[in-house]
Amino acid sequence: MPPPPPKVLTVPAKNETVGHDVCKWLQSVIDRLKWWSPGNCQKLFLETELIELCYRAREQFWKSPVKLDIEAPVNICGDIHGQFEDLLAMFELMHPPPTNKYLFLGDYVDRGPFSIEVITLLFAYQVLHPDKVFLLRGNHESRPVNMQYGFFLECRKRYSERLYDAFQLAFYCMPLCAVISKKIICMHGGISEDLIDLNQLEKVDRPCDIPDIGVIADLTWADPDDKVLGYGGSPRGAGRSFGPEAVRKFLHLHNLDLIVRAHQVVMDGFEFFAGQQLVTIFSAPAYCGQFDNAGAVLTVAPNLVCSFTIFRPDKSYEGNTKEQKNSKPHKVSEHNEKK
Ligand SMILES: [Mn+2]
Repeated sequence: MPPPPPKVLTVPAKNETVGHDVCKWLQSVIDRLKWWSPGNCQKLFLETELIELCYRAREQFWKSPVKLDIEAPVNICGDIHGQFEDLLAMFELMHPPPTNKYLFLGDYVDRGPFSIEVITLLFAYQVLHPDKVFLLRGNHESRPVNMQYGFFLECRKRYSERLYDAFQLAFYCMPLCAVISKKIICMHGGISEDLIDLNQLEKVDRPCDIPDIGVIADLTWADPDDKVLGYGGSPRGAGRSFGPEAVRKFLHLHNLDLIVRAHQVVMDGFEFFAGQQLVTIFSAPAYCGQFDNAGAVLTVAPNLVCSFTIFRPDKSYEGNTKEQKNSKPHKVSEHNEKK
């Protein structure tokens, strides 16, 4: 069951803009995190201000539609999973908001050691710069999942269950997908056979749970699979899997050129599927300390040409942004051969 809305919101009314004092406070949250270290992390924030931040983030999510419309240029990031130092390094390399626009595809918490810092920084950026930072919901932004994979214990150990509950209030109102410049659709998991018309998403009632089946499950849980004809079952136990033909049909049906999703570790930080009709982005390098994967950020230029910046596990970065010469999503044809 989704948590009920709090009885008293300490956030501004829907049409009220964020006041000067609030902006100063949000900027101070961001600035304090620049001085973050594992040693001082418990001294940076009062629990009450983190809860306040959750309420404000929740209000911002609720004001925005379930399907965001974003104009390029934008940097797109995949899973972060509590790897806060890697997130800081990424912002340093790619220039933090509001200099550049960012879309995150979910899975901020669990697995890694500093989920609270990751989500605090991203919430603060999102509330302070709502036209520059956009956060989608991943399958880990859900109570049954983040209860099991680390976030609940991190909140309880470092603060309280009350703070954990405040984060859930925000998670349950997050948007589920985004469309960049009307041509590139982005989500955490994947596409859905049940998504016939993107306007269906306007009917999603928030706060909402992530069920095991249906459109919301597929958007947050689904995976591409070369061996699947159309759509099939998923070993994850929620959402489905989909093959290259399903990708082609989905893009054609919705008049789109490219699907960008996250949710799976890929060794180079990005990986194409179904020719260049879908790309997986993963932004947690050396994931969990158990993989040698690179992390990547996808930059969509104003002309919709896509390029990738790769982060290596040793935290040294490739000198140049890798330009994928053939990845002009607005020109991807249906005749592209599979990779
Ligand atoms: Mn995921």
